Amino acid sequence: MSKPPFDKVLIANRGEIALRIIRACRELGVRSVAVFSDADARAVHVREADEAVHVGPAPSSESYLVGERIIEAARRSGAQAIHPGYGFLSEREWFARAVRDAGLVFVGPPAEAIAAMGSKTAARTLAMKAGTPVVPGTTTALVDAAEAARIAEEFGYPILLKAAAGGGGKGMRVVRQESELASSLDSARREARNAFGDDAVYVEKYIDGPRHVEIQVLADTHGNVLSLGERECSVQRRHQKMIEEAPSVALTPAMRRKMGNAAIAAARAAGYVNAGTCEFLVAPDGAFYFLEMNTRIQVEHPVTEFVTGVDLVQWQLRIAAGERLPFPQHVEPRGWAIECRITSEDPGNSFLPSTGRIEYLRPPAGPGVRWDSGVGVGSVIGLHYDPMLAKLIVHAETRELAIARMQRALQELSIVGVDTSREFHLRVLADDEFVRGAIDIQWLERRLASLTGASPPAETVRVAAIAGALLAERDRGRRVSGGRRGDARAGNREEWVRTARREALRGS
Ligand code: MV4
Repeated sequence: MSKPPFDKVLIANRGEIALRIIRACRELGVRSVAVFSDADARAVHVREADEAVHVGPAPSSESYLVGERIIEAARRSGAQAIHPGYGFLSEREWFARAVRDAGLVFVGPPAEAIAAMGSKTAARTLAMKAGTPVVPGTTTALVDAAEAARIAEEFGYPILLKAAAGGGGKGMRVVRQESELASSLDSARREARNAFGDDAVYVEKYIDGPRHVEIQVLADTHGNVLSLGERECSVQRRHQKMIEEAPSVALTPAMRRKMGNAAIAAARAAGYVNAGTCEFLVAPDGAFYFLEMNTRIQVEHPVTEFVTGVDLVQWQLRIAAGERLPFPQHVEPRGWAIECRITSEDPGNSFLPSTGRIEYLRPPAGPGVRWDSGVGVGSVIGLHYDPMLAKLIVHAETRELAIARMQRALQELSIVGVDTSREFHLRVLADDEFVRGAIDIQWLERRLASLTGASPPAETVRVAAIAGALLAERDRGRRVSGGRRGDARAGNREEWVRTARREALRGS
């Protein structure tokens, strides 16, 4: 094999993404250094890395977010580079700069590119100069409500007020008529000031019922920038994505090519290097608009890896070491991939975080199934960090087969000890609108009641499973029936009996 990109890389993250990066390092012959807080002393990423350094107490503000400690850990361990993963320090311009100033390599874009995409108005200006379509609107901060009213008149209502420093929907207000303008501007400003310490607000035309589609790009230090196609991320709730897929049912090959070129142009304009993602809104009429660029590896990167066959995390390391991208400018998707984020939340109870110790875990396996997780039996799930336990990703020839494969994989999955989103995902996958691909960014919110409606309490299901197992055990060897078909309830019954049998036989 060719020369490893680095001798040793420090991973400034935890959970599944830390493990994902450790795996890429191992495959490339790079040694890995984990960091951990008090709460993570026994975590999977600590056990799996070649070395581990303690960086502070459980709160991330005192551990995973303390840049100097992380850089000091890299120095002491002799690492040459730091991979930030997603979240935590991954999109902090000052951190990318501090890593570089310490003589280390930041496995991500240059600090200048993070800064260029950090402000929404700056990113819009950049994209417009590059010829990338953006939502009609302004690029400068509003002075007052009178100015907003003039602009709204020009574009027509409804409009959207957005915080220039924004992100995650904070400081955003839809305004449907002039009489609401002044008060909406006040509240958008107040929210922006509290969240970002910057109350600059600008105006966009409000796009109704769009999809959220993003383009994965890779750029090397030699000026090559390429597109790896799109991910459909419309199934989200309060800006938390729940299910992602690649490709998107909404794109034709011609649109994919156009959006890919638009993303490449925006990335070039920002001087972008490494893996990045351009977010777009796709309107019901097929028009697409650049929103912002995420300057990190994203949670949902595996669906792109499945349909392109490209290892994005390996390429992050190879690009950081100065390697050249050998691919054509556009990589076409093959087959269909879907990801479900398995979280420790109770969807039946407003997605309340669930805590506890994982007592039993059966991860799904088999053809086309990938389980990216940072937890195992014995892991203690608390409230200090994100509730995502794992990502379940499947790949199949068509969307229909990928949905069937995901259902099969979710049925194989068993987690005991915390409530999870497993059932919720099964309901989404059985929803007729989801199956038809008739989804937009408001779809999940609209469907929430029917997707999270009453189901029997966990204890009832457990008792029923035990009863089922006993019956299945009694009937073992003297069952002659085979053909109960064409009845959905019979299908459920068979699934239920299978589950009961598996649970009853586990450990024996
Ligand atoms: C929009 C929009 C409609 N029209 N801009 C939300 C967070 C930020 N990233 C951009 N967002 C939106 N911008 C215009 N002109 C609707 C959203 C939006 C959204 C976008 C992507 C994914 C989920 C979303 C949920 C609600 C609103």
